[in-house]
Amino acid sequence: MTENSGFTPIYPVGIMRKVVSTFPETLMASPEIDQTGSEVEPGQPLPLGAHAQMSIGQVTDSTTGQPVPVDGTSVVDSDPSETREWLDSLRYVVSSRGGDRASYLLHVIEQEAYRLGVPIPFSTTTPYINTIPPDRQPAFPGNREIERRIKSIIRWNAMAMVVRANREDKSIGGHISTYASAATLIEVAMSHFIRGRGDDFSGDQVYFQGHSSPGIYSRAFLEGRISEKQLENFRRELAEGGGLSSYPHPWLMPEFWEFPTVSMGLGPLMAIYQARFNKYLQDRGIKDTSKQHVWCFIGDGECDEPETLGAISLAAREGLDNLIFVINCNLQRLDGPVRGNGKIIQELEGVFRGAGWNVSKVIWGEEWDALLAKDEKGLLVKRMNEVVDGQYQKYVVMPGSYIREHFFGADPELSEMVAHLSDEKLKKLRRGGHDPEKVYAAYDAAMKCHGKPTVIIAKTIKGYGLGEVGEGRNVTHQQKKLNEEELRAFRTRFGIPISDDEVAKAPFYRPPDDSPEIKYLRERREALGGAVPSRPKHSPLLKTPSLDDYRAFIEKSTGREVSTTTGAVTLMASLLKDKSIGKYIVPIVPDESRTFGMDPLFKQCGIYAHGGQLYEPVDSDQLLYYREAKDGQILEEGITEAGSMSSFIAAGTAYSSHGVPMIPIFIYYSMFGFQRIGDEIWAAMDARARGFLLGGTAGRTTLAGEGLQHQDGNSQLFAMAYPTVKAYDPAFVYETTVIMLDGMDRMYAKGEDWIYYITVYNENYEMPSMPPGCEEGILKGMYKLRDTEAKPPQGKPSPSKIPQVKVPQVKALPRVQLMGSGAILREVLRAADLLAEQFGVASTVWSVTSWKELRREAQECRRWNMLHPQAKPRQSYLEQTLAKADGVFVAASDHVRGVPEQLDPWVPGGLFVLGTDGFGRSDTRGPLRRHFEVDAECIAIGSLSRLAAVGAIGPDVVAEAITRLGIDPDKVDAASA
Ligand SMILES: Cc1ncc(C[n+]2csc(CCOP(=O)(O)OP(=O)(O)O)c2C)c(N)n1
Ligand SMILES: [Mg+2]
Repeated sequence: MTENSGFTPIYPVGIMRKVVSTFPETLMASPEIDQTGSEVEPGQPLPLGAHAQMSIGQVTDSTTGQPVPVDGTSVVDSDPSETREWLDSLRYVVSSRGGDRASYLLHVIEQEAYRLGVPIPFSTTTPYINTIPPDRQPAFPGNREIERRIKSIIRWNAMAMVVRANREDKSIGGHISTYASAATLIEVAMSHFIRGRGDDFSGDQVYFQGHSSPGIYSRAFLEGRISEKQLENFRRELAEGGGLSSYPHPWLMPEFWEFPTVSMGLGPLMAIYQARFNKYLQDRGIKDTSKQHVWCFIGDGECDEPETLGAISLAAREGLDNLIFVINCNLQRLDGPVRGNGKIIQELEGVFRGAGWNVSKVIWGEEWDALLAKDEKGLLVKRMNEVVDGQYQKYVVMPGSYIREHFFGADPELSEMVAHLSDEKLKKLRRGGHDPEKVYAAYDAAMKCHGKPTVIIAKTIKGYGLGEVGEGRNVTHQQKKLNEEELRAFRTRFGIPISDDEVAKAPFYRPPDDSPEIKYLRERREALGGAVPSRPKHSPLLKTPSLDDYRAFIEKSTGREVSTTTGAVTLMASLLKDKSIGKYIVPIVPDESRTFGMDPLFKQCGIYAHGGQLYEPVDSDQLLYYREAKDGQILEEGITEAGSMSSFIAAGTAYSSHGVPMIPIFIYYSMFGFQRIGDEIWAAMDARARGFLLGGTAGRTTLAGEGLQHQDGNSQLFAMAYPTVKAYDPAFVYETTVIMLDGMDRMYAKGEDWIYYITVYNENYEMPSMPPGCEEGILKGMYKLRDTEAKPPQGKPSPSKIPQVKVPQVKALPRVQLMGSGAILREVLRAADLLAEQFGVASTVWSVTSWKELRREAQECRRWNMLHPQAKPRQSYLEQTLAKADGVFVAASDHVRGVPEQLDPWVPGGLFVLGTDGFGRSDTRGPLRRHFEVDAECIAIGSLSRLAAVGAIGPDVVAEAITRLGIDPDKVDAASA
């Protein structure tokens, strides 16, 4: 293995030994025979695929394994005897001093060659064989036979659970073939490596391949943690007695699952940042996580998701040796082969090696060892290298005779090599991922690898054990039904003690408690610290600051021209100093600290860097220099919202997974939140993450110059659909403060599972003082901010300000109830002035802090009333508040109209909404607000048009106002412009 050697050898040492022991004497000797049988002249470059004898250590195409010439490197052996001398030297070193020494020498030679300007053959891949050779395999410490029986029983129940669920109702679905391929990978880890949660150890953290869940449930059933009734109700969570969720889901099964997966790619991404967060906790002295590992089981098809591979370089850069990826390469995804014409294992090896990971391939089972040992000319390895995945899949479904003819038959010497083996034996040549000893060896090496993360790339068969119904078939992913004969075959193959009479019912099987299997299973888990997965019932709480502690802070903002972003960031800076909660706060930012005015925090808290700061920062002479530190508190993630969100999830679930109530505050461009990483925000909710998302630079017209791609008018709409997200759109610093302190209280003092999403703006304006008694309204979603009475014209009006609109009976006009949020609330206030001063219309302005909260509670009451027709109807806060307000209702915000429109059903006479639907664009705020018709003038026109609609004024009044306020009635509609 490569670990601990302090450098990356050209080839893993195990391979090196093979290179040496099997390199043919005839290397490069001419003439060579190419695959078509034609001769190649000495001294001529060999055609692709012709280097039969060069195969090991050969520069190969990363996916096909075919030899390729290297730019600038001669593939012609101009002096075979010199070549032989070099090889003899190499052999001598290996035999007398060992592979490590040989590897070191090659490394030194490589360095020197670079210095001398010699082009070096580059290869990211190694031959298509196991990374760990048989003579480096540790002894398997377990009882192979009992473990095989346990695994067989787990296989059976996992299969039966899906088959039975689909007999009840064929729409239920579920997956058999994924766990069937992953069983050995999971079981070896469960029996020997993955540690459970104990009194003083919070266990390893495991991200299971989501749709292998039947196997995880089946194991928990044997452990006695899940009942037979629950197994029966797999995927029927609403059934009597309770059921099991389809995939890992802490919200639905809070004492079982810890890490939600199955949205392909998110598991691996979250696992990387989880491992990094564990180092962060360690480096900051918050918790000793040095013994914890993060395991992530991944599908090979899943590796096509950008999220799966997108952060692997971070894992290597941060030296995450606490992270183990296990990629289950069954060569298939849902529709068919992952790389029919290539080799997914080689491709992944290249990618991970290139990124700096320790890569361990587990391709062949022990039955191949003897054949490989005999492969002195490298013919077998060459054949292994050249066959593509689609063909390997074909071998799975064909008899041994086909393998003999098509795999070994490619070369007479290979045919000879297996002449002593029956067809049946050829069929039983296992793949590495189904061989516990090979898998054990890879895991054992991974545990001992220091300084880098490990990926184990294991070759398996999809639907292993399903026989003709599914094994290796393209349809296997969706195979959910087995008939009696197929069940019987499965039962027999895995030796499950179920009689022929019973087998058709696919009964679950659990050996008695005192059986060797159950005793062994329990003993192993006890030795490893307890059950996995499991999620703790209790978590610690904090004493959080009260609003009274922050009255002075709020007062300070009064009269200042600042933005709500500044307000929120200043509050964060203050909370970071709080004795009780300060150290738990994790500020997270994807390269936007300066945008949000967070740079003072660099000095105050430092930016987390595991290695500290190894350079003198360019701005070191300045007060607010870019300070990186090993115990830095800020996670400055660079330009990755996905990575930042993963850190948010790791920090936001630490209260449970680590028992330390970390408080993530993730601030980002609001456009790149729900819109870009919405699926991860779902994963955060699934995981019961807690914390603050601050959507900075919010508002389609407030961000102004940045233009469309940055101008967010959607995030508050997206947030509506996220059940545990409380979404706020405050306008003033006192509102932001009240909301954030409430979040602290609910999430960390009371232990409620919420994510607070707060849009904050970058427009500076004078902050008003906090009106008395508005706290409740701020948190519930709205409060009355101001009444503005109509001002009848006094004296002779000046030409510019004349309320010339002829409004009949001014005093009898209905009031306009104006609702606004965020930065547009100020336009609403200005509209109120316009209405009063120029049109003699009175209004009330409501500051709406959360359209979503208002609707949530209104819906709740409405539903209760529907179901309790004889009880006294409940009235929501929204209804109670609006009951005191009459007139016409108008709302405006810097978001699409759909956000305020949610309140329409509860607003007497309906809600007229102005909003920012359509494409954003670059300009200053004034023209943008006119374009989207959310400026004060348009809000005033909207109000007048509502008054006209109820007959309080004539349409001519509105028309005249449109002219007077300078609005072009035929201007483009922003919604479609
Ligand atoms: C983001 C996302 N897209 C699509 C799916 C649907 N899906 C579930 S499993 C699967 C195939 C997975 O193949 P692979 O990763 O190779 O796993 P295997 O079942 O072969 O072990 C697909 C496409 C999903 N769950 N998530
Ligand atoms: Mg697969």
